[in-house]
Amino acid sequence: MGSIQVENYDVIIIGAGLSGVCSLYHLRKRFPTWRIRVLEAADSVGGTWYWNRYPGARVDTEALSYAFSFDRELQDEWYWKDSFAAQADVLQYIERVSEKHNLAKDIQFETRIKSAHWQDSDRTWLFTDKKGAQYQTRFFISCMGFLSSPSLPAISGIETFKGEAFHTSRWPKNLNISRDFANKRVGVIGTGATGIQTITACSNEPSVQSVTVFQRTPNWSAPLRNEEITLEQMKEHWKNYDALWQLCHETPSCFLHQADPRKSLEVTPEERLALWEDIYAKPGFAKWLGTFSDTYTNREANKLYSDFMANKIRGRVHDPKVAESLIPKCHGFGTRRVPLESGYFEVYNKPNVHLVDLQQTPIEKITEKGIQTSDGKHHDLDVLIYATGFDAITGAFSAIEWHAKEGHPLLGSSGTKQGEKAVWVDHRPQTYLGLTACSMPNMFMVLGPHQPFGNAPRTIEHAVSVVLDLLQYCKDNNYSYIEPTQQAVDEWTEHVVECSKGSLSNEVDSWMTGVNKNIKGKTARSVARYSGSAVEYRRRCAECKEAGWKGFTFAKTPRTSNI
Ligand code: NA7
Repeated sequence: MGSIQVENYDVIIIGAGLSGVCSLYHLRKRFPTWRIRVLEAADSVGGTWYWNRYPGARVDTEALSYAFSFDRELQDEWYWKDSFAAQADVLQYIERVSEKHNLAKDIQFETRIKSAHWQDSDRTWLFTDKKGAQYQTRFFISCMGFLSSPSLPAISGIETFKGEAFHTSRWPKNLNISRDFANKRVGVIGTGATGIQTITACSNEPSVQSVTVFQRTPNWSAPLRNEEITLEQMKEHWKNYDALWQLCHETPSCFLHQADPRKSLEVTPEERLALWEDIYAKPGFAKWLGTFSDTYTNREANKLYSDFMANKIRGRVHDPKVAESLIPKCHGFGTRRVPLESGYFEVYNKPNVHLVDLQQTPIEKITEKGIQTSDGKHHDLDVLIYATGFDAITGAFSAIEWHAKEGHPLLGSSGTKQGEKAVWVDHRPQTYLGLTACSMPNMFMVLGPHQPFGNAPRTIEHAVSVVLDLLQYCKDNNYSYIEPTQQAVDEWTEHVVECSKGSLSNEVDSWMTGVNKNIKGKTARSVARYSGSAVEYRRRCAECKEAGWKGFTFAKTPRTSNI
């Protein structure tokens, strides 16, 4: 038997989505002599925008702000056709960035990592992929995404369905619904952001025979208001990019929207209504993020706004019973991520679109021919779409077998025997600045747990800049080892939890609070993202740097090293 060849690198990046592409671009520029490799499971770049090619997939962040700011030339020639770009256009943009900078030469596609071992003797990580190939690296950057590990519903009989079944995040490349779903009865499970886009697209496809929506929890959703951008308009936008980046820099989640500083209960009912109507008519997340400042911390304020939104739904759905089923009763508007829609509620006015309210009639099982609900009804289906979301935040990490420092697993239980304790017990991440973790030396995370999410390219660019500064510090000082101190991790994690207090979102089950009932061990809420503002997050990162990277332990010269 031949010995396994191990490839050696200075930095390995896992994932070639927006985070991986951005990391690679900057690493190459900053450290031109370093050996850098990106390992990517897919056969091309794109990440989220590669995998999520389900019908109707579209970004609900303004496309103009959903791009990299580092390539001025590309920025000044890229023509976004829609104010909110379709999946294919975002993917094309990422492909263009990759092509323009010849990034693919450093990306190894169709490579899924199976295990990762910290090797303390020479302070390196050893990765093994599913085919058995091995890669050794001094540093690695996780760019695996926080919504990249799809989860199927834990429903009995799921394996028995004989029709076609798809998870939205594993949508076949060449599937065309007008051709492939013609005259078919389509069922969709899930009404999150993905389900709402998929349901709308399938319902508006004239060749589809029927669409049956299986809704467990209704979601608040509001109009996206996408519009085409003309070339003339785009030329104007090209002149204004600096102002646009600056605005994103100033808002709490790097979107183009800022909350109204007034409090809901301090203004008159007329003033309240005026603002709500105004933002309802605006595009994008204005109606989520542009409302009164107390909407997501004050129960009464949230109830008032939710009532306003409920009436909008009632006004759009003809059958009052269906409308009531579509209005969330157990959580207030905006306390979960608000899906934006383009005619979603109106699809329920079509005679061939049926809503099955699973709170009234839960699914009993999936059968060979469809879905059986508790009222004894069998819903016959030819196609079943699982818009059931992701093993969010920690899911991509769970898919790899980690042997962290001293052999500890990354995820798992607190263990009973000595040495079994996981680094992140019960899926509760413990990080320093959301970028690093104890017992995981030389690892950095982009869009990792405890970072502010929001407008992804904006937060990615910042996280990458901090990671690069840390690597620069290591290089300048000949450090081969970096790990946050336990104290820094404890303090940061406490700060993250502290920031989340008082937020109504924390009282609701969703991927944002780490809950996924389909996954064992993910039924309790946790604080998985930094809900202090992005502005404050950047300030804290800068403060850490100014203090000589306070909170990190560095070490020189590996004991032995062959890289
Ligand atoms: P989400 O937002 O997690 O939505 C998943 C949906 O699937 C949600 O409606 C779930 O209902 C439903 N679901 C999950 N499991 C089941 C079972 N077993 N039975 C019935 N219904 C089920 O995922 P998305 O992909 O829509 O969006 C994720 C993010 O991606 C989105 O927020 C954007 O940021 C991009 P539940 O609410 O759990 O009752």
